Amino acid sequence: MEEQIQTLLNEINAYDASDKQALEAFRMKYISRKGVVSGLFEELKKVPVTEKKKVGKILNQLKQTAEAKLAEFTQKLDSHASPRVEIDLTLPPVPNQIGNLHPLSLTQYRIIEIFERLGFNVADGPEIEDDWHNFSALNFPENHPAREMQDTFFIEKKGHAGSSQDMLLRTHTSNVQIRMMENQKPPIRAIMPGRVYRNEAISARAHCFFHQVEGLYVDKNVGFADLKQTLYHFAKEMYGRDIKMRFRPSFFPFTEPSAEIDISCLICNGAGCNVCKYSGWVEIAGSGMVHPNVLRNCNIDPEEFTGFAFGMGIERVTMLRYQINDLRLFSENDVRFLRQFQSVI
Ligand code: 2U9
Repeated sequence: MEEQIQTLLNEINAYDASDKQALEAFRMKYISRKGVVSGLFEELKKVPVTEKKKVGKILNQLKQTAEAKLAEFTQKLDSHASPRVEIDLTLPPVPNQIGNLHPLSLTQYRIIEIFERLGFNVADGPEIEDDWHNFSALNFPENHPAREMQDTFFIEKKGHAGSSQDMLLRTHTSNVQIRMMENQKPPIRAIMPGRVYRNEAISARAHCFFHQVEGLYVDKNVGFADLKQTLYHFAKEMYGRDIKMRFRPSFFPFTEPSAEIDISCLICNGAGCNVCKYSGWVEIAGSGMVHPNVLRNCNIDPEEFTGFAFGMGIERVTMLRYQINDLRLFSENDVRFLRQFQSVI
């Protein structure tokens, strides 16, 4: 028996548990009530009295070694196991870090929403454009300053066999109206949001690219009163029902008559402040009746059809809406600025 205990002792000393299942098998084999050690204690009863003390001592040693081994590996395997994660299901959820829409997109979507409810479609067109769709069709004279290099980004488009055509980055979204009128018959009622480019030095008030929404309504009997009511409705929806609105005569090559549109200052309500430069009014858009030459350029008979058009800068609308005083903030991607629009919808 002494020999048997010694063999078991060696076996236990050399034992190495790889996982909890193996350790449990170890416990069952040696330490459990029906295990080897208990069996040996049973057998100890039959050992002659003279031997009992000696054998009992090494049997106890075997038992302690087995128990120590179990404790050692239980601890080892527990510390390797992945930590227990306590989940409190009653805790409020941690909000996900999600992005938000850019303030210019928020404004653009709001503008679209207002005009869609008046029956305007949304139209899109190319940002790289030819001279005809950006200038000539819009009744810009050959010598108009907007056609100068200082005002417009010209680019060269290489064609087949080395030929090249002068192209440009559109300076307004009016090219979309021209393409629409060339391709479809009135009635046409659409707005054109999009990015435009002008060769300007970057400052708090100007940038080399910005965004516009232009609108066009061409049909039989469209008059200036339609233009006024459409834009009055827009301004009330966008800036509040209590605003006042005025039309100032103006000039654009593509509209006749033309008007610039002001609303009473949102900050001082007309009393005078630095936003409205103490005039009580802020400009929000340009507009007018589509020039007969422009209709003719698109094969629309100005004797049969008339139309109104308008244009506004999305940056400008956004600055008025959220009281932002520097245009550069829109394109610098500073998250401290952008995150402020998280809850705005
Ligand atoms: C067609 C015919 C007429 C669009 C118009 C304006 C007046 C205007 C400016 C506002 C601020 C541009 O972003 S801005 O700098 N726009 O004042 N735009 S009428 O008239 C058109 C367009 C297309 C075929």
